[in-house]
Amino acid sequence: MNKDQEGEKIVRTTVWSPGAGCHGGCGVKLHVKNGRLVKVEGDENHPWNQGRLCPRVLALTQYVYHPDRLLYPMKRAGERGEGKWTRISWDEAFDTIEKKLKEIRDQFGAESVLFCQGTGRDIGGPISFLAYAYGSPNWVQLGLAGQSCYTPRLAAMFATQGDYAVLDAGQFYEKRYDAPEWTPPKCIIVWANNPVPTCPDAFHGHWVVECMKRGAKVITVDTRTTWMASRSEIHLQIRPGTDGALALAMAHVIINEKLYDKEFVENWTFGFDELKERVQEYTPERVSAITWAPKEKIINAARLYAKSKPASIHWGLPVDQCPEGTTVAQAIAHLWCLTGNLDIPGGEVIARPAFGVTTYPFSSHELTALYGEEFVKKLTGKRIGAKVYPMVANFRGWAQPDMAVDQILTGDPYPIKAAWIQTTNILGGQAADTRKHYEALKKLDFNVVVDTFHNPTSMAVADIVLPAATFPEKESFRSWWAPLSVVVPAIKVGECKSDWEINLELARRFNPGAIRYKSVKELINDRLKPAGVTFDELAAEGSWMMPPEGHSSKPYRRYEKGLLRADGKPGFNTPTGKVEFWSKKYEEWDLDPLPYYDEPPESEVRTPELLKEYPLVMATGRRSSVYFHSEHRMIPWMREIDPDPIVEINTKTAADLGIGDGEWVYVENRRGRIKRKAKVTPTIHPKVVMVPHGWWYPETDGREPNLFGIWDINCNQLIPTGTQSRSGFGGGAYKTTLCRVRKLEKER
Ligand SMILES: Nc1nc2c(c(=O)[nH]1)N[C@H]1C(S)=C(S)[C@@H](COP(=O)(O)OP(=O)(O)OC[C@H]3O[C@@H](n4cnc5c(=O)[nH]c(N)nc54)[C@H](O)[C@@H]3O)O[C@H]1N2
Ligand SMILES: Nc1nc2c(c(=O)[nH]1)N[C@H]1C(S)=C(S)[C@@H](COP(=O)(O)OP(=O)(O)OC[C@H]3O[C@@H](n4cnc5c(=O)[nH]c(N)nc54)[C@H](O)[C@@H]3O)O[C@H]1N2
Ligand SMILES: [Mo]
Repeated sequence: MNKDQEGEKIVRTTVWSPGAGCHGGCGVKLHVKNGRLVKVEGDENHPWNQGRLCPRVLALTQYVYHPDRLLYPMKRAGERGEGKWTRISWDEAFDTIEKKLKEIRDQFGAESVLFCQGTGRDIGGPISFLAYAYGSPNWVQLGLAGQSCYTPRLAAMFATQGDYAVLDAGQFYEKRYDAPEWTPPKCIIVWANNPVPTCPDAFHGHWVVECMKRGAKVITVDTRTTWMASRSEIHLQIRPGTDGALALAMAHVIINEKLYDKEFVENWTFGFDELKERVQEYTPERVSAITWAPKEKIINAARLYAKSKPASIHWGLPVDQCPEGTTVAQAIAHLWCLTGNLDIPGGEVIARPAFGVTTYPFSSHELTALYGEEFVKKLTGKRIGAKVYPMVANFRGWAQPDMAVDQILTGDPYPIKAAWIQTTNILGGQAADTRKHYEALKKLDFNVVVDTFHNPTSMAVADIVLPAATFPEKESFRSWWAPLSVVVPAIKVGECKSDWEINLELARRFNPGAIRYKSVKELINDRLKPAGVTFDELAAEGSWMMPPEGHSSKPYRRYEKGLLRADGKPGFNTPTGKVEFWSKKYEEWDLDPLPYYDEPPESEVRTPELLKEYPLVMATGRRSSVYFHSEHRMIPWMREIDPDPIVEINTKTAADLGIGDGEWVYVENRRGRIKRKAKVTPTIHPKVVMVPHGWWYPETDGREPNLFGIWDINCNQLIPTGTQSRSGFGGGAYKTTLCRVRKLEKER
């Protein structure tokens, strides 16, 4: 709702994308004076965050008006990497891009252009929209080895349960913790997730704290002693990458001690006997040796979780980044099915986009209506990785990233000629093996970067740079579970345009026959139709709305009511109509239908020789609450709180290596070495070091060869590609390579 208060306008909107970064959907009140954003407050009426905000949003004015922001389109003036740019008009930018990409399409086919995005935010809709309008099936998180963020968990759950599910903190109800339908979980396993600083995957971390206040006991599965771990009943401090074994051992205890929900298992699941047989291999004793967690703790955790009802699990990124991420996700998800916690209050609630509103047509049915049958066939025929990996062909539309970079370098089976890079800093933090991606992107004929700031990627490889609008500057919408919300523009900065605006203009030029929207608002209104609301109506109502009772996007026990399947019958949206412990889809895709454990590619078990030289496990990428990946290093308040690229190293390990807190060290492995500042702490396991990712120095020279210092400090140089799971999704070795740490005598 917009209202005037002594000349100051307050715009209620949804936080999504630049400014915060973030997957979340917090409600904010933007205070605007004379067209300028002057202050940001959390919206106390918004059910998502109830007034709370993270540091990045509180520093929003420093982001929006930062002197380094990209404010107008530019084309490269010198060689790539020279840092010479010429300002151009939007017309010239669009004309150049249209001409160049149409030439490439005519000569090599649309598939020779990669459409590259980073994580979440609101980019998925606009970029797939553009890729498909252009005709390319190659929509990819380039560099995200194994597509190992969220996709493995999603794919595993859609295959085995027919839907995604999430910890139920009452987030589908406007009244939240006071909703009469809801009860708090009695036990929560926070599994490979640090929810308070990270709030990932459409989940607000503080919701866990709200459940704790209402009695939930917590079990934490984390390599580090996080804030949450320190407040847990049980902390399983496991070896990175061994979560699959742990889940199977917990299933072993739950099944063998008959702690499972017999009624649910009997009526609603498929393959229990096979699962029972499989888990016998995973005794707590054996798994204790694999995971480093004491046997008793594993047993107690399984008992506490299974005996508490309702109980819930909230998981995070390292699940995907375990070797065989899709099978690890399957193993963990089986725990809430064994215990009958699926789609009940305080359990694991099935999460569907509010009102069934999706950002862009992804179903073959909708895509066929827009672009015809031939196009849909081509999507899976030509998509990188789809021939090798049936899961890649059948789930959602991502190309396989490890194969994509190899294909740029080899041209096999067809050449890649250009990259559209929007909302991703490939060389600054997304890509494993930074050097390989650097060489690959340099090889391409034409690269466009759409971003809010210059970064190592734009400096090194862009031919055209387009300035993206931040969330207070744009119209967008969000239907990632609930509520359904809109992003309402409040200010204008430079000549920045939103990703939807940029991509709609180009989509119209690439495919005038199919793309009929005249404005972004028209497009959004079309997407909002299932909710029977328009953008302006939602904006006027405070920017959000919850789905009603009885809708398939509203909990609970939808499998009993016939709300989950297209045929309207009770059950789940799987081939058998049941939750599948034995997955029919996995079977069809030539994967083991049952979960199993596999070792990381480098580990004390798989590569003991390597361990002699590199005795520590390098886990990377634990999040900082003041940064979103490689963003925010230039924001003064954020940098003040977290000023240096650090490595967390255990107190005893550091003492053995003669390393003091705050000293600079090398972290190195077979692939290279980086410099880091030691943070000596008892909170990390003695055999593990934690290296935060996404580091570059925006204050230093951005030109070659410095590229804002990435070759000195970006840890992704130490991480390989090509470690994807057998399914093609999951398994990027971001948490599990081996390394050593040694003191650097001179400061950086
Ligand atoms: N070592 C290591 N590396 C990792 C990880 C790890 O755990 N360890 N995690 C991985 C994971 S899970 C992910 S998802 C990736 C994420 O990787 P990315 O999503 O590529 O993350 P960023 O580095 O923040 O790059 C995003 C870029 O987009 C810009 N931007 C932000 N919002 C917008 C927008 O709305 N529009 C446009 N046009 N630009 C925008 C930002 O300024 C920034 O330059 O990183 C991966 N990298
Ligand atoms: N502030 C902020 N928030 C973010 C992001 C950001 O960059 N900054 N990035 C966003 C993105 S794209 C993502 S994917 C999420 C990720 O957020 P999370 O899912 O929370 O993932 P991480 O922070 O990588 O790791 C979570 C915890 O797992 C532990 N851990 C590391 N390896 C392992 C392992 O192998 N097993 C187990 N059990 N634990 C392990 C780490 O110590 C850490 O405390 O955060 C999102 N939110
Ligand atoms: Mo991610």
